[in-house]
Amino acid sequence: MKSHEPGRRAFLNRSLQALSLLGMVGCDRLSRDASFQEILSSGETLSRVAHKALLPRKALAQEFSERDMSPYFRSNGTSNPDNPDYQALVANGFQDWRLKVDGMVENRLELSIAQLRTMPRRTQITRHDCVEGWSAIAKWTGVPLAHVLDAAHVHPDARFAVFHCADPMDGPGSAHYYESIDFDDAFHPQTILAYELNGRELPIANGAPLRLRVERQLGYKHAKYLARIELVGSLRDIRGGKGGYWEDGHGYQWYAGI
Ligand SMILES: Nc1nc2c(c(=O)[nH]1)N[C@H]1C(S)=C(S)[C@@H](COP(=O)(O)O)O[C@H]1N2
Ligand SMILES: [Mo]
Repeated sequence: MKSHEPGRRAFLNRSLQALSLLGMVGCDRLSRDASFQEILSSGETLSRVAHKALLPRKALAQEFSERDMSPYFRSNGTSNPDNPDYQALVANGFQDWRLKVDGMVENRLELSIAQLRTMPRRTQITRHDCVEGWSAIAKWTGVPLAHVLDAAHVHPDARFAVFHCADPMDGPGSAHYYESIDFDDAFHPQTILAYELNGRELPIANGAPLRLRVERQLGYKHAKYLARIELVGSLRDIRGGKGGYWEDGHGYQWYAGI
């Protein structure tokens, strides 16, 4: 991976320096520090930088044991996409469904569920935290996203994975749900494309046949009903440019670290 562009990197360095000062100096001095002011001006940047400074890049989200699992894992948002193409896939047991991987890749992929199931798999019991205030612990099984991206040969200038979903958000024919993550999360070992929930085929209510699990972020980042993963260098040209349905339309933060 190439490094961030110089301006951004310098900003992050200054932010990290200012954060490290937090442990050493009093608040009055910090409040006069220009770079600290700059960080405070962006709550989102602060939370992203703090999260990354405090947790090493590969830090794992907490995993639980079978006895911690919630008796029921609810559905939230779309529970059955209002989309005739999706319903035709359901009618055929998803045999004709394919996950497309394209954009800044050398090898475009079209993968069936059967093919995804032959790839390396990972099972993890994690807690899902929804921004609306509920949490539940469940067991997820799927293929690490890193494995799929490696098979696609991602271009060195790519920076983000964008997830395009099958569910229209404002009635039939309207724009579909979408989300995006950077490569720290895309290549994180707990980031999986899940096809099983609690040891059973992923239910329609929870995103069948395939949904993202990105365990260090809030629920809305975990895109369900995956249709296509697009690799891009910038989020600028994806719809409103903020990287996701909730980010573009409802002011949610793009980086939803927990
Ligand atoms: N495609 C799609 N993905 C989505 C949503 C959605 O409505 N559509 N809702 C999000 C939200 S807000 C949450 S909390 C989780 C809910 O996942 P669940 O239905 O398995 O509980 O999915 C996320 N991913
Ligand atoms: Mo959510």
